[in-house]
Amino acid sequence: MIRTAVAARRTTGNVFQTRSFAVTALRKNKLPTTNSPIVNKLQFINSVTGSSAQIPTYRVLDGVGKPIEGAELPEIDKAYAHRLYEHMQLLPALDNVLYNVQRQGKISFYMTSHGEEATIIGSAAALANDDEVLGQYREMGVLLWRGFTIDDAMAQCFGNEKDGSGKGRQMPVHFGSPKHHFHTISSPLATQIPQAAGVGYALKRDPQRRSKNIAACFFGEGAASEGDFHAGLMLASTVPSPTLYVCRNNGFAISTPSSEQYYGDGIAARGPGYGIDSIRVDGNDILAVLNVVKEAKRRCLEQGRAVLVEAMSYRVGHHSTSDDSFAYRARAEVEDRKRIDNPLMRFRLFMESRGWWNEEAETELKANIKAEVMKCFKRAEVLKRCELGELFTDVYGGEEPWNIKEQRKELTQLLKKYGQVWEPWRSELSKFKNNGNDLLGSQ
Ligand SMILES: Cc1ncc(C[n+]2csc(CCOP(=O)(O)OP(=O)(O)O)c2C)c(N)n1
Ligand SMILES: [Mg+2]
Repeated sequence: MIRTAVAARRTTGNVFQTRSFAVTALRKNKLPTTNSPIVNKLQFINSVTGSSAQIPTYRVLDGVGKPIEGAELPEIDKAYAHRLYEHMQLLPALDNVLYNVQRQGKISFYMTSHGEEATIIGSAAALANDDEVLGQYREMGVLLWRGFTIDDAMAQCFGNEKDGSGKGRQMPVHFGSPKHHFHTISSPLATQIPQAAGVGYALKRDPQRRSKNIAACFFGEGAASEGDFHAGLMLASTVPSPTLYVCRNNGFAISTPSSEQYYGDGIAARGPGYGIDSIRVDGNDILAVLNVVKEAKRRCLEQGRAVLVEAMSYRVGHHSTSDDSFAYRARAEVEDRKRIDNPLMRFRLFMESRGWWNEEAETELKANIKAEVMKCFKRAEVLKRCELGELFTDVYGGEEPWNIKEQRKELTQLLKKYGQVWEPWRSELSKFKNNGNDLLGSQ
């Protein structure tokens, strides 16, 4: 009877083939349409039932930087370890200065990476510099690893004339750099997730890059609550592409703790639902992140398919300069989490145990970085913004459309009327190269 029903459903297929397929499937104790084995026990599954059923967390260093027995460390030498550590230390140095600069009103906004240094630098180091990166906003470290300079970072945050890709038209930390294969950050959460599946697919179709490059997409666990997360993973799953999804699970989406964001087993548990190889890693262990992201990239290229990595860490800083996190979490919790599994301290202790680092080197590095950051800040602070007319350039490719022409004309007329007679306009114009005269001269 089952055989007849199956055959009847499959009206388009060859009836004899269909029948024999159904018979074979039944003989193998499987339904014809899946590989799922047939059982007679009523059993529900749920990965959060019982802690032993949860996806494990991979790490190679313990909380004080000692290699875990049996763990395979990535092959790195002293010089490479220094490079990793210097980049990890550069992040808080830049963050501290730019955070305070925002507080002084010199830039409009800022977001720090405190606590996520190992996740960001470890991932950056595991990727090739020409892998396409689609970030969320806390991944400035990837750019710095690729050679984006402190001056470049400052220029973007200040929106000054040296801001290479944005010309001061983006919010601070919304970096973008074609030269560094870093796609421009956009504020609406999770938009980069389906875009990454498209970028990955484009790479797969390019014979020059097919077996070489992947699209690497970073996002927070909060962004994974957006529909775009599911749309993106679905796309990467059904239209296979070498797309690596790195979820930074830092415990918060602004004020919402992760305990209120999902009931399931974090973000990694969602990958298998889409047939995507998935792993959870200790995001505060840079060597574990390095191993995981390297292997994830290898799989992306070998299978031409997406991979999902969930890196567990803790957002030590406030969400942004618009947030005061002590309104929703205890200071003591933050102080504890700064100490427990601190990503910088763990790696420093690891290097010290190898004889690669000491107190003197630490002091020297911190002093050098601080001096360099301050020097770049002083340079950025006095630079002018791009010419005001740049507001209207590069909005679209090709011929400039009528609406942009119209807007330029309107601003020019307003400048003529108020530019010199109204103080707020006068002082604002003085911040632009040529004080807005480029527009006045253009009409
Ligand atoms: C579509 C959309 N909804 C809401 C916001 C406001 N918003 C900005 S960041 C953020 C939290 C994101 O948290 P998570 O993805 O975990 O990243 P994290 O800040 O922790 O790095 C929210 C809700 C937004 N930018 N876009
Ligand atoms: Mg988060």
